[in-house]
Amino acid sequence: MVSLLCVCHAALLGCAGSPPLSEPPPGASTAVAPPPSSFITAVSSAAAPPSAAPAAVEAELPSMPLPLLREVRSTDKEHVKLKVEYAEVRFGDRKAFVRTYNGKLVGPTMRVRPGSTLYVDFENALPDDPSDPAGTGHSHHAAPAAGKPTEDINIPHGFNVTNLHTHGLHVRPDYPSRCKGNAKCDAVADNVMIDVLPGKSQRYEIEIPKDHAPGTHWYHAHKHGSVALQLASGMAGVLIVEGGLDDVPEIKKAKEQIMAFQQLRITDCGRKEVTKGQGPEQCSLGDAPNEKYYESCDAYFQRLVDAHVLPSFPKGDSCVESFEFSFGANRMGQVLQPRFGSRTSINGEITPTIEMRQGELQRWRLLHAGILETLELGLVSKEGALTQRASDALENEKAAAERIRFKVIAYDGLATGRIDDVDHLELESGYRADALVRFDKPGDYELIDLKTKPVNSLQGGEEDFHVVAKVHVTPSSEPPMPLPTEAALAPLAPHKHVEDKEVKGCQYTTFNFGKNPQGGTTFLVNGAAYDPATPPRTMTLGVAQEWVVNSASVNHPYHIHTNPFELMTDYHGIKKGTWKDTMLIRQDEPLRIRTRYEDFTGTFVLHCHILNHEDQGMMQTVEILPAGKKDSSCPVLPGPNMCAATPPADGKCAAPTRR
Ligand SMILES: [Cu+2]
Repeated sequence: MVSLLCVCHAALLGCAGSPPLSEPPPGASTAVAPPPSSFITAVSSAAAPPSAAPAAVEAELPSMPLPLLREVRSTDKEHVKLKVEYAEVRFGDRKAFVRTYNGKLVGPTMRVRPGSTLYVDFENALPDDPSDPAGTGHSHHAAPAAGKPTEDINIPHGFNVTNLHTHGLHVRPDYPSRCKGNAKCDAVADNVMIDVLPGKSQRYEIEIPKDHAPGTHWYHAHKHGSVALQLASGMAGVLIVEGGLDDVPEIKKAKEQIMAFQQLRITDCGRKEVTKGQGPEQCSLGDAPNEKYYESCDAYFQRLVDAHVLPSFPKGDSCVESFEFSFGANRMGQVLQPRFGSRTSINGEITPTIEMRQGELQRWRLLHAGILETLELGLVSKEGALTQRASDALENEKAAAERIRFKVIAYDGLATGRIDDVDHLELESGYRADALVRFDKPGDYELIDLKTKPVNSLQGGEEDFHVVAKVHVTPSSEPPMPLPTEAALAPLAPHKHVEDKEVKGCQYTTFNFGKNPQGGTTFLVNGAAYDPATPPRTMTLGVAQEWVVNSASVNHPYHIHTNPFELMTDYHGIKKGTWKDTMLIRQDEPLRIRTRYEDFTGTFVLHCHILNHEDQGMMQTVEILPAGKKDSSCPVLPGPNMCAATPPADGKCAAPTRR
């Protein structure tokens, strides 16, 4: 077990004690090849002591205004157009040629009203992908060929195959209701089981129920095998269901700021491994004797042009093509550290400036669309920021007292009905938060990401302090804008507590790592890697159940589609009774949650929202059966603890399926 953990840490998390490296400052080089390797910080060997790790250095870029995201809404006549395409984007002072929605680092913000339908004409304009990045020989988009082991599906693959998931929406998981019983109907709803192949289009019709909770949600690619790589290129956008909190007078007056945080994995390295000394196209990662070399982005794209799948490409740009570079692990057995750290961007800009005036109330809709690091957001005056760099700044009362407080009114798009007055705000991959922010003194402030200790971090490594945005507050003699009262917010919490008497059954989920026969890491839910051929775990429409969710090895954000869940205990800063759809589960700290299966039958998934874990198997299919059917839950026990801490070892219910 110990050795397994060591492998996992080295492979997935950076080696023990070695903090993730910061990407070299974008300004340190020009975006012109060759040599592309000049962008890459050499990685210290796995055996290097922690003290040998290079210090994080971040160049100060000129701060640009926080970009406004384009907004779209659909009618039955005018659909939202979402085109997945390669585009050249600016990232800091670099250029990159990456997969995008509509040519931008963040897709357009979609706005919908409850009771309406979100129509999306979705086009996959990526070129057909001639290479199989996993090197397994199976089709780059289909299930493994006959005779091939099914675990191939859990090798990252199909980077130009995609689909669309509306994260946080309580909508049909399969197809629109008008398609029921109509085999010719080719529209789909929030269906992540489909593939939109290169060159193909797909119509999405997402029916938003009349009583859908308003809130801040998002959309992103969800094709198993390519999710992490596509999100690391920027394929995500905000999706807002309007109403609810928006109509509270104090919130209505507050300026809305939408902020999509991303952790892009732009490098200079293409996919193909090459031999050292093959020429200027090679992309060197370091000087370790067993170091690998990759072709450059230019060499990779030139191969696509030569194969007539891409008409042209901008020379000298960075790219996001290599899973190993971006995520530092490959389940086939290579044990790699992540190759570089990340700089968290907001709406595609690094350290943008947010403009406010003294006493102004703003409503910040925050989305963590990144994959790599925890965000522990804080707000401090520029002078105060220095004291926030200490590793104990999160627990240190003096440091906490220096921070401007967030007034949180919704988590994961769901109004809490209260105001959580907090000195910092944790965002993990997939989380959203709505916070009211006000500065009562003019001046220069910073939105910071505090240091995160390995025990609390997303990938189990220490995360350094970062400034993620600047806030410029101009003087004003106007009186401070008031906050809403909790009494006004209370009726807006959309979900009622799940009472004991509603609970019909217990479900268990444990995330863990394992080992495959080749010696690589496997990514498991209840002891099994994702297998589309395995019958889904089942639940029954119209009932509520309790889930015990745990992680046996490091921390993993649990996310389930379609129905949100209620926390049954206070858990790392989130209060008991809060509803969410994504929650970081700390190792060996099982969390009890309850959920109602309402409105929709059908098959969908639960998974770890570290998306490179999901792509490699940390996902499971689940199905909601029609009311009255028997499902695969474990029975509720008599007594106050309705569900045991672990599933009954002798029962079949929720038993880990092992392979
Ligand atoms: Cu995970």
